[in-house]
Amino acid sequence: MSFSLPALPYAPAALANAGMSQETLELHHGKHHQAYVTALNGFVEKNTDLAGKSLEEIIAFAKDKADLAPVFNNAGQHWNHIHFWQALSPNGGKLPGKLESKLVADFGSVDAFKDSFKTAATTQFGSGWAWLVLGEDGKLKTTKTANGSNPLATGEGKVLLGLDVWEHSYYVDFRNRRPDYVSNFLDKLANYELAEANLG
Ligand code: MN3
Repeated sequence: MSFSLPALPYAPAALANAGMSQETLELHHGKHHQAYVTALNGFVEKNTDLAGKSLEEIIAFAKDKADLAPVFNNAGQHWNHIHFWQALSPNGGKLPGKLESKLVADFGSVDAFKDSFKTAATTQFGSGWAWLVLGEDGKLKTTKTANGSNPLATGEGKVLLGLDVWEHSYYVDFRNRRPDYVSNFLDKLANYELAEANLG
């Protein structure tokens, strides 16, 4: 089985008014994400231990195996980006009622949630991701992971939203201003409808 690049769920220019340019999306989706898929398929072709496994099974199998770190990183990045494109919306930033109530219950306020997410995203040193997850205790929390890892690998909960904080995700539009990119995501791009649907 080989993996493939999923189509974007919107036109590449659709997020420009919300702070993510067509240039960023075309590079990020068409070049960066495609490169992870191509690399992953190359590893699967050469390693019979990986043949027939789902993406999630490959991530679990390669996790914590030093010799499979490149497999883990590329499989993780494929999984992370599949979620990331879905986590963005041309009509993002609008909190539906059920999710808003849950954020207030678990963080104290919507602003406290946003501050927590911003802290996770801006304190991830170097490349990585910030996440809103539903923990096994039923509570929402924010977390961060390095490079290609994710809450699926760390067992930190079910992903509701993920934000790529690798420089390639924001340098065209925000240069070195990661905090502005994160705030823009939370206020204008985040697909909170999807996050609410994933609450289950
Ligand atoms: Mn990326």
